Amino acid sequence: MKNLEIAQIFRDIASILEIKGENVFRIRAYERAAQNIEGLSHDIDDLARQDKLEEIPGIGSDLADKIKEFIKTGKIKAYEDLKKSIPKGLLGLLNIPSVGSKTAKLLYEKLKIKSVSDLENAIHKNKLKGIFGIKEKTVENILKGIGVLKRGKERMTLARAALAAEEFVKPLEKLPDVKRLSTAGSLRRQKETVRDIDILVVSAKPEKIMSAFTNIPAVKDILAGGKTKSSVRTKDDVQVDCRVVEDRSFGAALLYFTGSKNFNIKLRQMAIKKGLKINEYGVFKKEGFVAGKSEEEIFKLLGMQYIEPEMREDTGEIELAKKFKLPELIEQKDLKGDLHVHSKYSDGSNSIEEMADACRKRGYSYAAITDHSKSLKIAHGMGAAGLKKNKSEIDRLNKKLKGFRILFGTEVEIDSNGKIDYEDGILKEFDVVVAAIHTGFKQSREQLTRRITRACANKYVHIIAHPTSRLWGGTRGL
Ligand code: DGT
Ligand code: CA
Repeated sequence: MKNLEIAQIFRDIASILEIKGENVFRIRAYERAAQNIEGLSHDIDDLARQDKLEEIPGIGSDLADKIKEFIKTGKIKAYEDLKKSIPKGLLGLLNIPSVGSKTAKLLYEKLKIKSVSDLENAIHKNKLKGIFGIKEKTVENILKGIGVLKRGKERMTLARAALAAEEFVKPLEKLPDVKRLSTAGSLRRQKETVRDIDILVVSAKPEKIMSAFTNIPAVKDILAGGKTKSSVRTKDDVQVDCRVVEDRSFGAALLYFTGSKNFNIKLRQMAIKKGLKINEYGVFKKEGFVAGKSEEEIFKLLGMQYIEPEMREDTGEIELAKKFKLPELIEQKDLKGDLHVHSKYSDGSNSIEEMADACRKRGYSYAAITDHSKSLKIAHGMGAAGLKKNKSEIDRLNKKLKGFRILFGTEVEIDSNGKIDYEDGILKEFDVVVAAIHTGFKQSREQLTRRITRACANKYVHIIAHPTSRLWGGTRGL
């Protein structure tokens, strides 16, 4: 899948154009294209082959040609030329949360700052002081942002990790010599962020698997290549480890390499008390192998309930499993609806009907369309006229949909004082009111909390969306 690579290039083009002070509409067009490509559920290669690129919202013939050029040559000439037009490294400044193109441009023009480390140096030498438009608070935020960026580099979001893993899992699974395969580590535990990807394979021909693994197209460098274990780094700078284990040890290895580390330690101590030794090869009693083929078999032998990977963090789950009292986890099939959905009326990519169809296909019985309210201009927030159209479309669709209901909702802005964007007269018309903060994050902790509590006190507000506005890995977005 080249979707994310292409989306990233389009985002970079938008940023370069912004630094250069080019036409806003052109910039927005690239950003919108990037967003829509990121949201695609299809492989962009396939769409290109079927000549369907222009069906992606926001992709016209010019951008379609650029996508085809990338798929064919691995490069986009216009992008390479653009990159040469600004100093190398300047683009990297935009990865710092709170540094936009205006600030980046200012820093470059006034202080010749061309990279994150230049910026750090300048701040430490107190050079930013006195530059027009840069307040003390701005410098504080930049420093915080550099911290977030550095931490973000160490870990990726779960979604990115899942995509990166797919590039390995899919081709490996197809090999006739692969008998069993699973991801392990934090990816299997579905942690919000993941440092590296762990893959386990059962095969009678480990060398063949190692060679296939290290030759996967996404691989940039081989960090370590052994007979049964190899580590590689991908073109996106993701580390992936792959191990081949014996069939009878697969469950034990999966348990061990899924972790977490604290969970493993606790489990091992528990096993010792029962006179059992547990490691990545199996469970042993006085050196004799007693179990290891599957995780289920090992949990059973230890006299406890099977613990789902998502719970393996040593936060009390082992004790509960021993008493066979683990809580039931919520699964996809338990979800009945979605109360936060955008449509083309604001910054979504699909129509209300398409969103309703997608929800129905997932087995949901309801969805609230919650497009942005009027003051969020960058997401095309809606005024009264737009709301009327939106409502009548929902009413029309509800008449024809059977066994599914679309709720008339809004994601309403909480302004910098905690006031809600719509008047009560409008608010009371909605089935669902979701309130959220999208701007003014630089306020103090107390001010931000006051905004949220004031919004909570509004009797028409049902839900506060993303209440802490945390951004995994430091990436920006709504
Ligand atoms: P990550 O990669 O930081 O997102 O998190 P994990 O959990 O994937 O950690 P990783 O890749 O270092 O190791 C994979 C698993 O291997 C980990 O979840 C548990 C196991 N493991 C690693 N080091 C140790 C260790 O020192 N002791 C024990 N008992 N298990 C370990
Ligand atoms: Ca890992």
